[in-house]
Amino acid sequence: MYFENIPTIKYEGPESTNPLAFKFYDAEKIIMGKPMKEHLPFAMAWWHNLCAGGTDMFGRDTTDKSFGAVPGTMEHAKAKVDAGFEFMQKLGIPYFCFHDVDIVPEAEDIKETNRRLDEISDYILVKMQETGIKCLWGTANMFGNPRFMNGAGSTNSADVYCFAAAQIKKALDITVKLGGKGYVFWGGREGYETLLNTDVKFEQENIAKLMKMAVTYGRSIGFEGDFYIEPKPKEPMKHQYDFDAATAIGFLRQYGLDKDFKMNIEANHATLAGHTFQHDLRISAINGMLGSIDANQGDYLLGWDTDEFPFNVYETTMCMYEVLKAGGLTGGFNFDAKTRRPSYTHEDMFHAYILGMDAFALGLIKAAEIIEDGRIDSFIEERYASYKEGIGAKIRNDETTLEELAAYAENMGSVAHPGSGRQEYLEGVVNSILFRY
Ligand code: XUL
Ligand code: CO
Repeated sequence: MYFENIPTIKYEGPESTNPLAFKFYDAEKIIMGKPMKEHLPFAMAWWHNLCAGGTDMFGRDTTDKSFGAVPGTMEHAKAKVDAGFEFMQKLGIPYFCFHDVDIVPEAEDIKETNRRLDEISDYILVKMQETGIKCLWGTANMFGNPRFMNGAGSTNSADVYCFAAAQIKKALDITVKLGGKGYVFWGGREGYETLLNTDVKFEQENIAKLMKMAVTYGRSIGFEGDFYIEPKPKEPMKHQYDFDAATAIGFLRQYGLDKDFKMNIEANHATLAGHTFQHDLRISAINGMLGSIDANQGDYLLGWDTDEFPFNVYETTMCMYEVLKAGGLTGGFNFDAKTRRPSYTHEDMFHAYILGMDAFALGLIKAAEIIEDGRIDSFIEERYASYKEGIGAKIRNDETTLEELAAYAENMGSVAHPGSGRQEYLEGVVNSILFRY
């Protein structure tokens, strides 16, 4: 036991003042015909929860994540597995996500790293069988090691490119072995710092080639899940190629990868791109590519990826509105989030997940209420009513020409008023549902 003083976290309702209880996440509660736990397949991010100790640009770790073992050893890797499964069980989290180097220390020689990956995945598999906890997605860390300073798929070095291929191949093997539902590409260093040394077309073609080879290999070993691109506009690179959902979707279509890939949308990445979280979810959903979510939030006062636990219920509500409208996710909600550096105790890890799970549960409850209330949806329906009949219906049905529309306009007399957008009224509707008492 690593978290001796922490009990199993139970639902106690909004009136509870018990810090170690859910106030809104009630796994079995039925919302729009389905239990909450099915709407909200939560996942633990191995890297933040079990590896990161709070080191930042100005100071070292504040949290002890040694779990009683010496960091950098396989004993430590196993202790993290034990701690992680105890953590997930206590919170009722059904999934986890991992990078290759989160689960083992990377060795000098990739053959040794791969041997360690085989060993740890055997160990994880036993824990999965004992607990019923599953793998949501796996990925390869192709950004931390200095060899990837110029990118992985986008690197200028063919040798580094091959090394990236080797890591992807092994990460896919392990993801399939653990029954992962998805495989993620976050283009950590796939981008550029200056065009003075960069051939953008060449680099993008090479990224696509690597993804194509990954799909071919993945399918050959029985991977039936989705590949995901996780868009992010900047950090670490000044300009990252997968800037946002629209850019990544265009890239996938250009290179014929759109049948095998969907989006993994991260809230803080969307806001760094100058969008709302909801915007990137909507763009993914209308293109049939809303796959999975990295559930976190950023800070509008800071210009970098702060990976905070979700607290903003407006954002979680509008996220769940998009997810409900899209008919759910094929993936899940991975808390790609870390406790603030001064929240350094192991108990804080539980407070953080309770906050995140409750914020999404409340978002789900409120999004369902907004949909059931119907005022927002009926307003949008009515707003486009001029396309239901007459000339509008002809436009929608591709039954007209520019000449016909011009003739119609010339004979129309004065242009009809398009109707108020009623934003303030609609925002008031949202508030009246969110803060009903
Ligand atoms: C980095 C980030 C990654 C990906 C997985 O901003 O979000 O942790 O989720 O590589
Ligand atoms: Co992420």
